[in-house]
Amino acid sequence: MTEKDEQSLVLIKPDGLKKSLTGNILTRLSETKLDIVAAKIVRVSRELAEKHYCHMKEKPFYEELIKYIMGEYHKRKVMAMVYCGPGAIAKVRGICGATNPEEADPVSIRGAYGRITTKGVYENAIHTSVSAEEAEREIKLWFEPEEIILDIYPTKEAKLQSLKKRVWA
Ligand code: 3AN
Repeated sequence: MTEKDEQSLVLIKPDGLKKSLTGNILTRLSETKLDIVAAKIVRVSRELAEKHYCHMKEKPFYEELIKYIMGEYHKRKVMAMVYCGPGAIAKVRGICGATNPEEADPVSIRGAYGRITTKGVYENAIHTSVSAEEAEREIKLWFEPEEIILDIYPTKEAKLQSLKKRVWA
């Protein structure tokens, strides 16, 4: 059976950027032979952080998690990417390792670079989508259609009349 093409949202989180791990993480992810079809550096707003972690709202560590992804403990930026290809979700999660960096395989990204803070926050350097449904929700949250070089989800034309946009001076 051939694996079906999938997408995964990958975030190099603020701790990964602060520790200059971008190159190492991208090199590890290249083992998957997947395609990067979108990439950008994002300053994460509270609104984006809350939407991204909407399923974690009831967790005792929720507030710390929101501050962490917004970069309050490291750098106020995240590198967001979309990886695409056969079995993308499982392949990326395999190299990424378990959520708890202490339980993650030591050779996985989280096993090698993650830590648990004294406040109990998992600083695990990377986020990857857990399922095709979550990937679609997350990718649509982090990216506009024109920022992705493939048409991975259906789009429609919308006329936006009073749209204000910053352009080059
Ligand atoms: P994953 O990121 O592996 O998909 P989720 O969605 O369960 O895992 O958790 C989202 C994020 O919340 C994790 N990446 C981690 O930063 C944080 N987190 C998850 N579980 C815990 C926990 N028990 N204690 C502290 N932080 C956690």
